[in-house]
Amino acid sequence: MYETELISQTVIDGDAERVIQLTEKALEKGFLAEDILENALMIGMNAVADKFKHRKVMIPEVLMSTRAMHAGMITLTPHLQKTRKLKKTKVLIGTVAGDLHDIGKNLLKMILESIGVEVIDLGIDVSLKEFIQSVRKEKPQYLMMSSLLTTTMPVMLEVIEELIKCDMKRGLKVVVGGGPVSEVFANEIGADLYFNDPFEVRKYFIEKYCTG
Ligand code: B12
Repeated sequence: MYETELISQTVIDGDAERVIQLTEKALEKGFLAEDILENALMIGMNAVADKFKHRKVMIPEVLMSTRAMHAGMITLTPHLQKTRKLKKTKVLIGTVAGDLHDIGKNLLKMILESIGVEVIDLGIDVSLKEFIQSVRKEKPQYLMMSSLLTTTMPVMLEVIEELIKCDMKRGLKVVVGGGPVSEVFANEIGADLYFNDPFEVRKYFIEKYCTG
């Protein structure tokens, strides 16, 4: 089995310790951190998501895989930090109220930080009030919201409406994403940008803010 396949399988198996060992070994062998992330860890986690959908695994197994994925991401983080010269950009990010899913959000955070974007992470289950207070305090250029549940998607609309109501929307780009979120939905709620892939977000930031 190739290194990347082995790492994917180990994420599926939910063995965090072994994911760390294999990730370190792959880095030593010269694999790029970005490749390990995209072609090993994410493939494994997506396979788990698929199995969950088809009821081939249950929540405890999903949690083991989440832990393994997270362990791999932490191992990769220092190797992704090859900061490019980006104009100073600040992003506020969080998973909306009622929603505890954070793998996609953490992945996006990690990818943005790897290109030198300042990311303030509000975590999971972030209330409307917390979003508004943090935007007021931090004055970011971007607010990124993640939702993995159809039941929590409306929170994104509430946040945008409140930002407009408090006259805080000008100069702030709202970006939305997560499993059930689509471009159509993003347009409907008045979000400025929608991406389903963090690597697309990276491309957008490099094209827009890279100074050399
Ligand atoms: C892992 C997981 C969990 C874990 C979460 C652990 C964690 N720390 O995140 C646990 C076990 C806790 C969990 C719980 C639940 N889950 Co769950 N879970 C998943 C699962 C299997 C994988 C999600 C995942 O991490 N994928 C991997 C990452 C990398 O992908 P991602 O999150 O989609 O993010 C990608 C993009 O969407 C994007 N992205 C994400 N956010 C953002 C934000 C921005 C701004 C941008 C630009 C991009 C972006 O970037 C990522 C990389 O490509 C999905 C199945 C699926 N197909 O998605 C179900 C799923 C999301 N869960 C589901 C459900 C129903 C639940 C529960 C209600 C289950 C239950 N009966 O208790 C609870 C709810 C808990 C809560 N209140 O949030 C449903 C949601 C159905 C729906 N449409 O509403 C899904 C789709 C499973 C299913 N098919 O039924 N879950």
